[in-house]
Amino acid sequence: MPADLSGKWILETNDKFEEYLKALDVDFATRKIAISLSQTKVVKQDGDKFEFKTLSTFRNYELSFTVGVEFDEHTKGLDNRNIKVGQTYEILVTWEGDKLVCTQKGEKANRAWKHWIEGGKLYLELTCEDVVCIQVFKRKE
Ligand code: 1AG
Repeated sequence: MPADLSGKWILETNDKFEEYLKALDVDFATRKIAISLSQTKVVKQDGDKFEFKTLSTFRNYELSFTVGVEFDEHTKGLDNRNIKVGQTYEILVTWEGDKLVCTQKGEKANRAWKHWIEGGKLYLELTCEDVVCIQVFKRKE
């Protein structure tokens, strides 16, 4: 286990989030709500098994997977797209050093996310097309 992301985290900064939502074709009204939200990330990690819960007063999003095992993702309540993770065998959720990296193959080009810990904080880099959003979470409780 290269890094331990587990815990309860609260969003502190959210750079270029609206641009990221635009790249995902999220409509104006939903974007305005989404950028005003506080987000809580609850991560459970058991070896290479992960459970992510992204919680807000507007929508919640849950994703579970095992590192190195392919899966289909449906971004229900977000941009509602189907994504394949790992179906070409070289694309999976993997550890790149201490970064947990996911490439989301689907309708949108260059879609991916990366999680890592830096200075006691949880980072999430969300990429779509040429937009990179950086979210920083601090520990809750
Ligand atoms: C993700 O993180 C993204 C999790 O997979 C959610 C964070 C940002 C929202 C992404 C797309 C937004 C599309 C529509 C906006 C509508 C509602 C926003 C609600 C935000 C809270 C759920 C990777 C990893 C595990 O942490 O999922």
